[in-house]
Amino acid sequence: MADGEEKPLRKVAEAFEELQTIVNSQPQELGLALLCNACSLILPFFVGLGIALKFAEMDYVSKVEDLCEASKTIISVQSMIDQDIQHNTVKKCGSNSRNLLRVKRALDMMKVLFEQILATEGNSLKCSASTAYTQVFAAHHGFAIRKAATAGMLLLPTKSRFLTMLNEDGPTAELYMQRYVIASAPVLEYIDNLFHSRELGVDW
Ligand code: 1PW
Repeated sequence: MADGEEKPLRKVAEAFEELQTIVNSQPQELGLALLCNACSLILPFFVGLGIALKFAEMDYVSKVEDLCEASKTIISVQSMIDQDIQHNTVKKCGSNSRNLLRVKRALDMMKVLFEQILATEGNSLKCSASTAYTQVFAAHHGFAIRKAATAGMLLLPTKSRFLTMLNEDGPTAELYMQRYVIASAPVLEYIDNLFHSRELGVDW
């Protein structure tokens, strides 16, 4: 097992609980830098999932990096979307709003993945990850990416290997996953509502 100091699962659970507190205290706006920081904490999970999702990791990293860069000049998620509306760039490839929607899907996929892991016996991640991908991403991807993702699922590590990579070897892993599942739900809904309230939709 790797050096046991870093606990990525705990960090992510705590970061999303902080975000949850903010979105529950509307009309306080959600800080873009805070959201980006929480999104960056997901990265070790891609590493834990191994080479299987390397292409997904690269796409996710570049989108989060772009959002982090934007957060140097844009305070809140709201104003970021509104800037794109003003410039008529919401759906443009590489726009902040578009990147946010993709990153949100990755957060959503992780939520479903954890829900599936918590509900499934055994040591395989394949079914859990496939269900999560199908539920969240598949409808938004073309044939080639769907095929690559399906192939990637077959190369996933075992659940115990994944948890070892995250420095987890006991029941705390399940606790942190549960905490992320609970805390991320209102955060994902909040982001969806930002799009819906501006009549942008989220299915693109
Ligand atoms: C660690 C747990 C979270 C796992 C998330 C796994 C995500 C799996 C699917 C990602 C697919 C990446 C391949 C790239 C696809 C891009 O075409 C697409 N990006 C996404 C995230 O859907 C659209 O990007 P675009 O055109 O807006 O730049």
